[in-house]
Amino acid sequence: MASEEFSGNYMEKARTSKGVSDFFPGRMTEFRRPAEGVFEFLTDNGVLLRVSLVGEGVVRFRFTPDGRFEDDFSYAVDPEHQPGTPEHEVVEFGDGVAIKTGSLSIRVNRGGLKTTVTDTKTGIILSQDEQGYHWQENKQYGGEIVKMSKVCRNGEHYYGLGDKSCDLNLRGRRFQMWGSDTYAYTPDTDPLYKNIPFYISLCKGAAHGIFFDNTFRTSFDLGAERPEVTSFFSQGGEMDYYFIHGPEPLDVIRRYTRLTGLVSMPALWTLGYHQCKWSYYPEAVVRGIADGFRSRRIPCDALYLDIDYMDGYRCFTWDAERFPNPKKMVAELEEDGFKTVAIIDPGLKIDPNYPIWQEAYDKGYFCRRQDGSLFKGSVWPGLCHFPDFTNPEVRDWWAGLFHGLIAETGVRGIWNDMNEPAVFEEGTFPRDVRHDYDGHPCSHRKAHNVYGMQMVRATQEGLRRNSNGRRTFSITRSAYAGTQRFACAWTGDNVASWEHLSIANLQCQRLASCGMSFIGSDVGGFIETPTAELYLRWIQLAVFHPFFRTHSSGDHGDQEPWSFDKKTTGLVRDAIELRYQLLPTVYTTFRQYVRDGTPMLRSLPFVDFNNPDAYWRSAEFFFGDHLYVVPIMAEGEEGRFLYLPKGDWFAYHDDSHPKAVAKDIWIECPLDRIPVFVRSGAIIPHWPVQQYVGEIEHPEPELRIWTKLGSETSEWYEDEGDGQAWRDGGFRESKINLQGDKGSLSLHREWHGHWEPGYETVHLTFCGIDSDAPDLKVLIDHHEQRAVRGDDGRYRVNTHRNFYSVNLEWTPVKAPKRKAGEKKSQPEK
Ligand code: MIG
Repeated sequence: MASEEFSGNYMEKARTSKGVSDFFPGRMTEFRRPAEGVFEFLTDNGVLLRVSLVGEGVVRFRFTPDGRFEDDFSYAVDPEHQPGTPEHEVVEFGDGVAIKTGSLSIRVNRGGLKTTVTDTKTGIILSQDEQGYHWQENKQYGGEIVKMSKVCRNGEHYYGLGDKSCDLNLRGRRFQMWGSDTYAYTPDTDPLYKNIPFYISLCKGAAHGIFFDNTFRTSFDLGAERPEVTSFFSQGGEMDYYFIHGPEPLDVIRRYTRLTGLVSMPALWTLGYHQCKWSYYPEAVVRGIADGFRSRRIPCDALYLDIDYMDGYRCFTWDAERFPNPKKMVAELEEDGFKTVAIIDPGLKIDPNYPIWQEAYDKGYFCRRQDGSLFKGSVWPGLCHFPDFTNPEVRDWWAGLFHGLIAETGVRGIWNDMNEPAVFEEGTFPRDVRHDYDGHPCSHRKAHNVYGMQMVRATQEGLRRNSNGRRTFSITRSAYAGTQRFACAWTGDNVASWEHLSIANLQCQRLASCGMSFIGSDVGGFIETPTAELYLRWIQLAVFHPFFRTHSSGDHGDQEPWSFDKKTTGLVRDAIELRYQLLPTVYTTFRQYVRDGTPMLRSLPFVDFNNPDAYWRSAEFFFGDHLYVVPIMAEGEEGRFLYLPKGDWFAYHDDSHPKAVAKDIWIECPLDRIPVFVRSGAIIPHWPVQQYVGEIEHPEPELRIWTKLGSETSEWYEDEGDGQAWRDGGFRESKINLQGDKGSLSLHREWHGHWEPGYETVHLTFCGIDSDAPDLKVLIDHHEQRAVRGDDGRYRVNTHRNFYSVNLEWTPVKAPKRKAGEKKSQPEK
């Protein structure tokens, strides 16, 4: 990977050893306001800074050393959905200018254009330039190596940066963005497949984010080289970054996600369980896998075809021997509830008898070298040419190619691989390869990090055109900021090891905090074979990953849920069934992500942000508003210490009620589940188990309600599960408030949207009630009913789909019923 161009260290250390000279802005000579919410500062050496108020709490800083900007173009920022300019005032003073909004004050200094951002309400400085903007001439390629350095404060911690495999807290480390095919990566491998130049800073409870919208190879130094300095710099392009205010970490993530694009509702089946392998072929093997699921009654919604379905790895073709009648196979799988997902690669085999190659060749759609020859690279099909997906005409053509797979054959999802882009031997394209970059011609230095994103953008368009109004599903390995708009993602070629189970947890949490919540890992590990226990623990964690797919390279053994022993098969089934029961919760959490950009996986430091003890924790995370998940990541682990955040928690599985909070507690973790806690007062919607989404036509929901002394609100989102009606109110979005006291609780429900459920009955289950009575009086919409106690101590009653109020009363018993799973200290070994 290392080439001379990129081996250099462009900050402090390099300067003395390499004699690098940096340039800095001079003195401010002019301040102007070219448009509402836009401010420009010019210096005596021609540097121009433009500060734009993009929306409440989001400020864009854009620098150029020569007084004018290039065309304002970004693949990341979604121009359609930016909020308006917030109210503001401007104050000029002796050594600078201050722009004040309700939440932020931005100060620009006359000497050197250094900036400071302060929280208007608290007066706390959130971000302060150290050397600030500076640059170095790029003699080899032209343009500048652009740099920004900021003060790294005492007690400041950093998170994010998308696809990194180390612990969540990034303080003291340095990273790069240069999408790379990193087979069998480790916690130290950097860069990986995805490029998301966005970090979150958390300092004594106050959070902000920095999004550096630069597609060249960028670097981030978070107090590594100098502990008191945080810097980011790039091999080219502009110093163009967004300051994103919190004050809470989840606000930062929401704002970043809105800036780079909210996503659409996924088809419900895509949230089911998926089974993949490199490769299932021929057809009989695929059908065998399908039977394997149905005969064992293990739920599954999707089966995958890896590269061997194609004719000699030629994209958009089928191997006629292995798959003589794909349309029939796909249709019959679909009747049995299996959706077929097929892989696609960017490289097109150089072969005059391959019409797709011929057409792209004739139309000039392939990438060229600097002197005009076509770029050739070797991948699975042999020597290939590569479409320039940064050309809109090429994207349009690529989208058209999906008619066969999607509209004719009935394939329901597309899996985009190798789009870093990956090339055998060399790793990726040479730097001089040319790209259109949507009418801003450039070299691969600038287009590399967005190539994969533009490929999946074209693929998604192909799916959209051919799906008859159904929601599209596509998966990507590579990404740039904003790719969430076009595809879900997986974390690439991991390994079947306990360490990688932990890495999967970190990567999924981290990508979710960078706008990419629809994320999952290859369950069980891609390379090598997991033990039964590792596979089970991985499945149990992935129940709480939005994208839930087993995948393996297949050359080391089988990796289906039944490939281990009988006991494991049963426990894996239990876990997958739990996912299907939780589908309404997964869907509701997805809805929050779609509506507000709230991440589905919420790392502990982002929720418990006032507690510095949580800042270095990585393992435990929140799924949605109310579930707290604790992965088990070691062999033979029968118990572990875990951190239970402030609040009041029940064990999800048995309603036990640990009293110790905001500290580590010891919990037993038998093989049949991983610890999951539910916030007291939460209402968690469930469904009956189905073998696939839609097996039961109108599943009757069960709302599980946990008691609380006090008040809590829960959301519940429902819609058709597919189609576009959700965009115009074709959903039912309920808010249910719970008020609890000693011996009573009441629910109030409100909803909006015009979708009418097809079911009549809703099942209510009350959990954590301290009563022994065989039944309890419950008023539902002012009618009296009885809630009946089950063997598990929960009380159940049925109601109708439009219920709006519930009142339950009981006489509390004194002694706590049960304390299963909770002990004061670690047992002696
Ligand atoms: O060079 O298509 O990460 O999931 O099974 C390997 C074969 C190409 C890499 C992907 C992996 C996929 C495999 N691909």
